[in-house]
Amino acid sequence: MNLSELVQKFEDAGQGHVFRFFTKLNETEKTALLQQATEINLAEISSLSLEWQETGLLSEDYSDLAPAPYIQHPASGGDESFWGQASALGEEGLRKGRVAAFTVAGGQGTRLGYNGPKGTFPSTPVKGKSLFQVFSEKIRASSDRYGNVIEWLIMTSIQNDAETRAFFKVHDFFGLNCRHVHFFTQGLMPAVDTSGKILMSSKGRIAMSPDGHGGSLRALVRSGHVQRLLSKGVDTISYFQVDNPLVQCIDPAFIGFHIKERAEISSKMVQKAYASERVGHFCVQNEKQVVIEYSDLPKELQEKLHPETGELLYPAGSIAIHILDLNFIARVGGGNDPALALPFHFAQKKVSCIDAAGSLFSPLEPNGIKFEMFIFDSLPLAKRSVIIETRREDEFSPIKNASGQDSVTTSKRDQSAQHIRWLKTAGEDVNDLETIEISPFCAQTESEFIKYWQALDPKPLLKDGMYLNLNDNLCSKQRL
Ligand code: UD2
Repeated sequence: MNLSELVQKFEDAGQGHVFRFFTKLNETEKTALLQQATEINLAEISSLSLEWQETGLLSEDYSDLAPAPYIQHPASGGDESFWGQASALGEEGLRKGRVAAFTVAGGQGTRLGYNGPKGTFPSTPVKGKSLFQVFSEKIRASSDRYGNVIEWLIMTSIQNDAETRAFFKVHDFFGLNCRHVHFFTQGLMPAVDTSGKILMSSKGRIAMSPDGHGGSLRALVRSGHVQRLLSKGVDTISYFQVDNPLVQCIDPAFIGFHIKERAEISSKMVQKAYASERVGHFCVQNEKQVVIEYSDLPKELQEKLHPETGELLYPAGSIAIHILDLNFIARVGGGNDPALALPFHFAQKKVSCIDAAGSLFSPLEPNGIKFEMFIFDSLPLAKRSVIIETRREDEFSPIKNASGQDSVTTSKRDQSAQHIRWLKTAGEDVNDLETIEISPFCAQTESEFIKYWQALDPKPLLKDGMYLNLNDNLCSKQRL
């Protein structure tokens, strides 16, 4: 499309002001603005703005909501043999090379107040390994265990992509083969004012922001990874967020349940720690599984108790760990079927922008609307989905805040506690231990650790503050 056609298109959509200062820009600025403008879906922006004006931040009707069913963990009464069968199925899938790992790492980490991609944040209790190193080692250990390459996809954003790639390069990909680690950037959406006009961050730049982790489905398709992986026989993706060092990046039981149920998306839940915990809620609405975010579910429903048990009626907290089927991602992210489009959520934010005279101003009150998609909105689009329970102490201790709850302090405490628990179950006296770190190359789960520990001869003397890294090199045979 040539310049005048593009400008005309923006004018027809009521967005002609985007080119108001075009003639005053230098050639580089002109090219950059044209590039941004070409990538904007004006019809999408127009219908979202209309939706915002009509419904705004109105709360939804939750009258037909019910708690979602889930498969109980053996520790809370689930059938151990059922879990054993699922693990065996997942292990078979891993040995056949059906699985890739996927991390969403495009967020800004604003709450943490850390200057850099969140994945580079030092997170472990003894070695201070970065979150990216933790995931790299877990994926490498799983690749070794199942004798097959587990490729790793990492979604970045335009703000942190270069720094993320450089970090991996400097650290020699933490022992992974760089050909099996794939970075791609997530999409962007323009911010608009309350009347739907696109905001400009300068005379030559549209104010754009990341389209949310739900944008990963579009980005996975657009980047070509969906087709590439499918053609190699990979059909299953293990999805996790960048902020949770306790996550089991590759969990054979979870993968097995997903395969067994022929699910298109599967999810892990934990029992909510308290009514207002900042996690999504797994529910059923119109006979479909949904996640309703803590900020959306009315307080009285978050706190509502079951009339018979006296427990929370909506106890199933979403910790943003999923397994996704790649063909499902192709359908949802491909954008060919409007019935499979993820909805956008609206967030009213302060957006620095220029006024009609071209002067920059920083608003004191929210002046703009940002649009974001959430991965969990793909649940109701799936033909089949399954939710399994996991134990919080085994799998969820995110680093979100600089201090207090969900901070590096609480996460390090929980990582140590997990490893001390493993030692205790293996029969060791752990009374003097407070801080300890076990390498994923020794074990990634309690049962793996017990086998590893029993076979270890001689055993090291246990000391507070120690790092157990006994067979890093043995275990990681080669760069798969
Ligand atoms: C998310 C979930 C919440 C719960 C919690 C568990 C949402 C809306 N809420 O809350 O229900 O499961 O996690 O920890 O998801 N990201 C991108 N691109 C974006 C935005 C985010 O890649 O445009 C990534 C980000 O890097 C991080 C993850 O998505 O890995 C979560 O983002 P967040 O920190 O904004 O989500 P949070 O903690 O509000």
